[in-house]
Amino acid sequence: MSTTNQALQAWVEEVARLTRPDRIHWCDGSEAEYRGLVELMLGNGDLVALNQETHPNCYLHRSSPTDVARTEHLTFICTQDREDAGPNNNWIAPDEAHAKIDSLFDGCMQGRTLYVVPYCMGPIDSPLSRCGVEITDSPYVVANMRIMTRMGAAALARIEREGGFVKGLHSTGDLSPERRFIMHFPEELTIKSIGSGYGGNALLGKKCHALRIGSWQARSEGWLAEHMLIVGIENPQGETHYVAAAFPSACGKTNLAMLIPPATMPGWKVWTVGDDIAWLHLREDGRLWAINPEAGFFGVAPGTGAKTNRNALEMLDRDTIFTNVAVTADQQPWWEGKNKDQTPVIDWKGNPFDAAKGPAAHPNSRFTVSAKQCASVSPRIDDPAGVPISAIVFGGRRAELAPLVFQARDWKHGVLVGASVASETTAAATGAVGVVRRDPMAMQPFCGYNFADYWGHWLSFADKSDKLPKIFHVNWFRQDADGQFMWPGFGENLRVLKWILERCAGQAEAVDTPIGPMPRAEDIDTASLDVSPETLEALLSIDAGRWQAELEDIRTYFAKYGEHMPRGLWEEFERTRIALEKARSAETA
Ligand code: OXD
Ligand code: MN
Repeated sequence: MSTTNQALQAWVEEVARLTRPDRIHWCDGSEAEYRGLVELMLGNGDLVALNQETHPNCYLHRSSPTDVARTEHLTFICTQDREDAGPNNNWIAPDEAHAKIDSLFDGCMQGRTLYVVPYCMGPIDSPLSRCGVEITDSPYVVANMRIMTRMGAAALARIEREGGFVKGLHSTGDLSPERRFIMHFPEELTIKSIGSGYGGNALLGKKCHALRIGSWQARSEGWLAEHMLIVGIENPQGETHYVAAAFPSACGKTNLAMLIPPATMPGWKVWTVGDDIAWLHLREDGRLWAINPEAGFFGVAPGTGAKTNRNALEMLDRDTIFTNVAVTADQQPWWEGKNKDQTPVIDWKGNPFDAAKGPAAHPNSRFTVSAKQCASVSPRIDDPAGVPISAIVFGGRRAELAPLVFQARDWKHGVLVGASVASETTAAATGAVGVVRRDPMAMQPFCGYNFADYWGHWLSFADKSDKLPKIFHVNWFRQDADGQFMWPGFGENLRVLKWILERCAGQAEAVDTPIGPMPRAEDIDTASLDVSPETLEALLSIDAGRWQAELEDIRTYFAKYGEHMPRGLWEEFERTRIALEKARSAETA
């Protein structure tokens, strides 16, 4: 096969000259092609069949033990001007970056097949969608891309119609972390990734295209590419309102997107539009509309159980690729938090499980599954127009300080709230776990340009519409002095979303605090909720002194962005600082 798109044809030929594959395969995205890839991988050991009676069409992939998460220190934004990448990104000049990575691509596909993977991020017929082509030598990546994107003939046809596409070149190389780089060239709409076969490093449509290159395109075209789930909340009156929420990796986006309302809230329903990425566009009606550019979920397996996320658990019993989970004696997939009645026998590395050597499933083990398999999937997931967003929610994993929920005073203050997000690190990236770091808009690993310019872009929306979503901040992860979670989380989070949507409709009460309006305990629906009044009180209070210290930390962080910092953000910072100072002097007076 080949293509009528000259630029694509020429690029494939150029890559083939460099990488010297034995064969070239243009992917059509068909079922037969997928089956062929699965057979190939079952034959070469890339996949292991799971129990086909309990889990039809489910397979397990074990990645190299040194390739189990995104590697942020090996990820680069290669812009002509270093300032454009900003202090939030690693940077190498484009010429040097191309030379360095091309020398690793030289001859790397000898003996292998080069797959050309055309894909569309977003509904195939949506004007908001954008296409890309990934060239890869990994059949595992091709199979995952088929689940995660609209991949194959229809995407190629759109590329041939439209002309433009994002180029992504990927090879697993020798999987050595010493020869691993994930490089982005936003000015060339190009991605080059070598040395990893894992998740966001290798499935280039996801973080590399939909967020890093996407955020760059979004700024130049006037929209937003965000690390956000999209969820529809239907109230007992049958009205559905949509919320987009940004939390750092492995902080519960998938669980919130698939939330099951507690039995004590009859009549409520939740509709999943996306669990990781949202592309948001301002429409003529003045509202922000969101599409989910992905077609599947690449979710964290550990912690996914009947109590935490029954919708996810149930969608995983067929047509799923698992990566780095453990297996039971009868070859069923297993991970910590899945099912107490089953026991793991083989760990994620393929060795007999020994609890003394660590968890059975890798903490960042994953499932790849089509969104269509989720019981709560929204009927609007393929809507070319997307869904209108009523509320944007930011959040992090904070054992201390951040209350259960507060609202930003307005859009500009909301940008400060988003830019100030901090969270404890998780296993989704290599490095220490549990360390609080700044993760503005949950985009620290994913913003493809200077964060200060990105905040400026966010602020610019304030003048464009008076119907923008209201902005909130939540923290499901507060702990008491004994290290116990104070809020039950999961389905009960709907109580907080209910207050948020009532605020959007002008129906719920709040008290003003120096960090923004906050519900009183009586403003949250606590019918049959197992949380003591004292705990709720503590969850809904702020310590002005500690917030002052937090603000000083934020000041130090923002200062790194120097001249690029938008004045509007410093103005919001000052407003909050003065409000805290007043609250503090009232306390001590
Ligand atoms: C992800 C991540 O895989 O954020 O979604 O790491
Ligand atoms: Mn993510």
